[in-house]
Parts: sequence; structure tokens; C-alpha cells
Amino acid sequence: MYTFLRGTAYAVLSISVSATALQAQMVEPTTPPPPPAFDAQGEPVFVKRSDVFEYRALDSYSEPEWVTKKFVETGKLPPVEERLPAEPLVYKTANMPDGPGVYGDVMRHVIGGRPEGWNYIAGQSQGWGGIDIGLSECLTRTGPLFMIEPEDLEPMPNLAKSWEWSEDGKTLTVHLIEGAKWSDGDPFDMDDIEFYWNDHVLNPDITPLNGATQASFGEGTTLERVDDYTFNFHFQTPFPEQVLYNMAYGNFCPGPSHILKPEHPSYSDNTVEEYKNAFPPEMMNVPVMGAWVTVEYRPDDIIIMRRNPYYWKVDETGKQLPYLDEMHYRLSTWGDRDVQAVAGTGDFSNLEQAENFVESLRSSAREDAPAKLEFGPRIIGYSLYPNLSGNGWGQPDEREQAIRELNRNLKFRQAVSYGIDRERLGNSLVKGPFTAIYPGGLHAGTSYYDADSTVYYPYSVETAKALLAEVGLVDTDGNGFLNFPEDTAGGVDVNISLLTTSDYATDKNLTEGIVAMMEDIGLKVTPNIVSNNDRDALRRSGEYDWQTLRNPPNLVTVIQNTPQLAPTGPQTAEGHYANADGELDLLLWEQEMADVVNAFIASRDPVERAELMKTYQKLYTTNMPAIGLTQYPGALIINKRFSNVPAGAPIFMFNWAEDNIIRERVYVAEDAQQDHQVYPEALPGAPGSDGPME
Ligand code: BQZ
Repeated sequence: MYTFLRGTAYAVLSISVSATALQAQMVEPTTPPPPPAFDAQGEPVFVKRSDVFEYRALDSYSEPEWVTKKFVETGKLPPVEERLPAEPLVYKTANMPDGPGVYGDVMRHVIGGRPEGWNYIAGQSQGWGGIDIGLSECLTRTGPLFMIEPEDLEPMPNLAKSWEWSEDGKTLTVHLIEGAKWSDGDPFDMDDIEFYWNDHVLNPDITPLNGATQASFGEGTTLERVDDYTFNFHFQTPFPEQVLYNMAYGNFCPGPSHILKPEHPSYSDNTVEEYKNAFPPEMMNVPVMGAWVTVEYRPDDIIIMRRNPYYWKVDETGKQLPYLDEMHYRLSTWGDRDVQAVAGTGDFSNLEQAENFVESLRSSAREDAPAKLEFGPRIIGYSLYPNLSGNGWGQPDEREQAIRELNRNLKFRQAVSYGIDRERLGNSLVKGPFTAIYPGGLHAGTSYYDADSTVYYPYSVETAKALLAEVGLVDTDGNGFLNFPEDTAGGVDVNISLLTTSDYATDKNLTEGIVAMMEDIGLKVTPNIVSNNDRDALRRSGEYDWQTLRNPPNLVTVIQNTPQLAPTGPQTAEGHYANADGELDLLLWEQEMADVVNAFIASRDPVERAELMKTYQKLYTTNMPAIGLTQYPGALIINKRFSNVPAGAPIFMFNWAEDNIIRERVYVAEDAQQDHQVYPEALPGAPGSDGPME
């Protein structure tokens, strides 16, 4: 399966420039300068997981009065106690910043994504921005871990309410919440779990949206049903505790098998594509386990959701959650999300585009500003990802293959890194103490980061040019751009296509900066700017030379999505998937990185794990599977009328703020409520029916 190929083609070519002159210009790699001081503004209130919620039966339950009157008393809905599980998830009052809430009002999100459809587990995007996080509940939960004491840092229960390891650590027995129901009243049970695992995770033709594969749970891992609410995971290695993180958002969030299965290619005549598209955005009321259900979709305008009458979480007074009756997702741009949040026409934003920092800070500083803005730690990082596959992933043509061979050449990647002026790049986004020089790898300020293990190729055009000459690239046609040797791609200019999403100004600005800086060292780079969904499709299919990308979360947390830190499986490492035959042509250092990551996953010794991550960081920043660009903090913007927003919630740590703030227990005090509901006193309708039930 694993074959080793070396980028030898160029090494032998002799070059005219005298080696000594070149040596003289070369700048040695060093460690990165310390980032400018920038303290997070908010401080979480650290607690144990068991302080946040528990599963237990309460004496009585309640719901919004209009639900009782209009739906229960009219027989359209069974009484609340019959809709809830035997032991619902109960949020503890002591952990609610503002105490138990009241029903009503809406949270108005603004997003830049667009829904492809509702078949999340078959790989469809719902537009991001908290939509999929709100609709899909997962076995465990990690968002709120930002406020959990380090001693108790382990994923929180969710649909899986408890689990235990076998003596030898090779079996994890997982207990699901019993009696919970999908938003149409259908029981949630092992049928949904097995359908997700057998017919999606293990199905090579279908990949859930966030890329879960068997490798995400450990090579050779199997899932065995015990009874309707219990299953065993069987592992090849003992105590792979990482798996608990991969049972959280994005990797183990089952879909409604009673709705999806009849359309699945294994149980119908549908093709994989037909199954994927069988639940288009226009289809309303698709059952969910989340707190709100989609009842209206107006293309390029808005998605409206109404409270889920079967939601399986309550507060300690017995009130069924959520408190908010309606959710809006206005379909606009990510930049507009910031603008509307500080203006008060939107209610929430992850301020993640550095270009919007100054204006957002200015507006939210006003006395009468409608929203609160709070910066968190430096967790946003951007990198340049070269496609490292040399054996056909993405079906490259001759030119593309020649680029892949360059990408696989360390000297070439070093040249690119030396050619990037990260200070200028950061300042081109925003001036001030926000951006930091980021060589790549683990983010400075995160728990496993070690500056001494971090290699930094400081900005030096001369060194970059010298290395490109060593690789054998010469400007043979004198147009200022380096050419391939005669016998490669017809000796044309080396012209690199740089894949970038059009959805974020930051991504486009960084790409423009890279194009200019690469021209300075003689490399022609052409931006390929496409929509986010198209970008994500090309990213997964490998049809790109380079891409500008906001780093995946595991470079911040390490303990989440750990297998994706390196090519530990055929589709785990950003930038290097296996080819169509499943062959992964790893370079030596990539194999070393995969071995280190697997050793980290298998280790339960905190000292050993810290050492392993130092080795990982050294391998990463020396060899650069991705070349770091910049790193900066994000800020959470929330309208001041919302209560129960946890202190110090970062826009991103283990998950995005849309998960971190626990939206189902966020509320608006009666006297602060605003009249934005489009369908007051309405509930979701039958699956596939139009609009809400009134
Ligand atoms: C936050 C997030 C919630 C995905 C997405 C989007 C996709 C990526 C990433 C972020 C958006 C927002 O990020 O930018 O602030 O609301 O949705 O899911 O960038 O293109 O594939 O990983 O989470």
C-alpha cells in the first residue's frame, strides 16, 4: 500500500551559478520571533464536566404555553413528558451564567455559505455558520470544553450518555441516551448508529461532510451492536482515547436512518450521487436531533428554523429546551456577518477576518453599541498547502505532475517559505498587535506548542532564489519567470495554480500577497478563486497545485481530529490523499510524522505525548507539509440582549462558538425580547412538507 518515491528529476541538473556565491547569500533557518503580546479579553469560569449537566428524570416538565394550547391540547402532539427521554439531559442552574431562562425571541445568524442539501452524512454542506452544528447532534460534545478544568479534560457526553473501557482497553462500550426521539417523533437508537457506521463511514464511496473515515477511529476499528441503546467499539490498539474526540462534531453525528435509508444505494436503485442529492435545500422539515428544525428556505435570502418539540434536553426547572423559539440564517457573506452583528441587525459573528477588526472594534466600542465584542486567543492560522501527491491523486496532467514533483522537493518548499514576508503579509490584513509570524505547524500559544522545536525560514529573497536555482529552475526565456527544464512540460514557465475560496476576503488577500511575493523570487502563481463548496470539492479530489487555507482545528487542539495531523490513512492529511487505487506515496518524513501521530494516539503518558508533539513540530516546520502564513486572534460578537452566554467563549477552540456557547440554553429576558419571529407559535411540520405547522 505505501510506496516511497523521491523528487529526483531535478537534483542532478548542473547549474551555472557558482555554488560559493549562492552559499554566501543563504540565510539559515531559525526559530520564530515571539508573537506580539495579545491577551484574550475574556476569562472562562473553569468547572468540571459534571457541573454543566447530568442525565436524570425530573418530577415534571414544561414547555411554552402556546405549544400546550395549540398542539398538545388539540392532539397534534403528545404531552411533553412523552416526548422526552426517560432521563433527559438536564442543564444545571449553578452553571448557567444568568440562571434558568424564559422562552421566546430569535437568534439571527448571517452566513456566507449556501446549503447544498440536508444529507450531511453523505457529505452535503448546509452552508456552515452554525447550521450543521445546530441541526446535527453527535455522540460526544467538545465545544464547551474551553471552560472545563484541565484535570477533567475529556469530551462531554451527548447522545452517548456514558462509556467504559474494557480491562485491556481494546473495547469501548458506549451507552446511548434511551428514549430520545428525532424531531418527527421517530425513536433515536442503534439503527441510526449502525446506518451511519456501516453505510457511510465504512462505505468507500460515501464520505460524511467533515471527512470521517474508519481511520478517524483507528485502522481496523469495528462497531458491534449490543442492544438497542448500546454498542462496542473494538480497537486494534489499547485505549485510543482520541476516539472520544472523533465521536464529537463533525465525525459521529448520525442522520435519521428512517428517512435516509430508503434512498441509500445499498437499499434502493439510487446511485451515490442520487442518494447524496435526495434531500435538496428546498425540502423542509427534515428530521433532526438538534434544537431547531428547518421550516423555510429562500435561496440566497434566508433559512428559518423553528424549535424542535421533541428536543431531549431540559433545564433544572423541567423546562424543555431550547429557550429561543426561532433561528435565522441570512444567506449573505461572512464579511457582512461582522457588519450586521456590530450594527445590531444580526445577532452573532465569529470575527475571523482580520480586515474587519478595526471597524468592528470602533463600532462596538460605542456606549450604545448593540453588541458585545470580545477577543479570544490567537487560534486563526492560515497556510499554503502544496499538493504532495506524486502518484496520481486528482488525475494531474503533465504540467500538474511536474508541479507535484517540485512540491515534493524540500528545497523547493524551503524556497517558497523564504520567499514569504510574513510580517508584510500580516500587516496587509490589519495593522497592530493582532497578526503574528507563523512558520506553520502547531499554533503558538496552544498547549502542545514548543518554540524551540519550531523551525522558521525567515524572509530572504536571495536565499529563495538560490534554492530555486539549486532545484534546477532557470528563466530560460528571460520573461522574469523561472522555467521547467527543456524535457519537462516543454520547458514552459513554472505556472502554479493557487486554489482559494471566494467566500472570505482574508483568503483572497493572502493569495494576492503570495502571488506578488512569489513573482519576486521568479515563480509565476495564478489564483484559482472559486466558491467555498467548489473549493471544498477540489480540495477533497486533489485537483489543485497549491491552496491557501485556514488551518483545520487540529493544529490548535491536537487532541481533536488527531489522526488528521498526518497521513495516517488514505484520506486524513490535508494536501496528501491516496490515489484512486488507494496508494499513498509518502515521503520519508511524512511516514515519520504519521508514526509520531500514531504513537501520540496510543500513548497515555502526558510527558511522552508532549515530547512526541515536539518531534511532530520539528518534522512539520522543517519539512512543511504546509507553509505557514499568518496567525491571529478571533473575536466573538454577540448581541447584548442574549443571556447565558458563557464567559470567555472563544470563536474557536475545540469547536466553533456556535457550539461553545451552548445555544440551546441561551435566552433573551422578557423585557429585552425583540419581535423578529417570522412564524410565532409555529412548530415544524411533517418531514418533507412545506413550511411550519401552525
Ligand atoms: C463558523 C463555522 C461553523 C469549515 C467553515 C467554513 C467551511 C470550512 C469551517 C466559521 C464557517 C465560519 O467556517 O467561517 O466562523 O461559523 O462556519 O461551522 O469555512 O468552508 O470547510 O471547516 O468550519
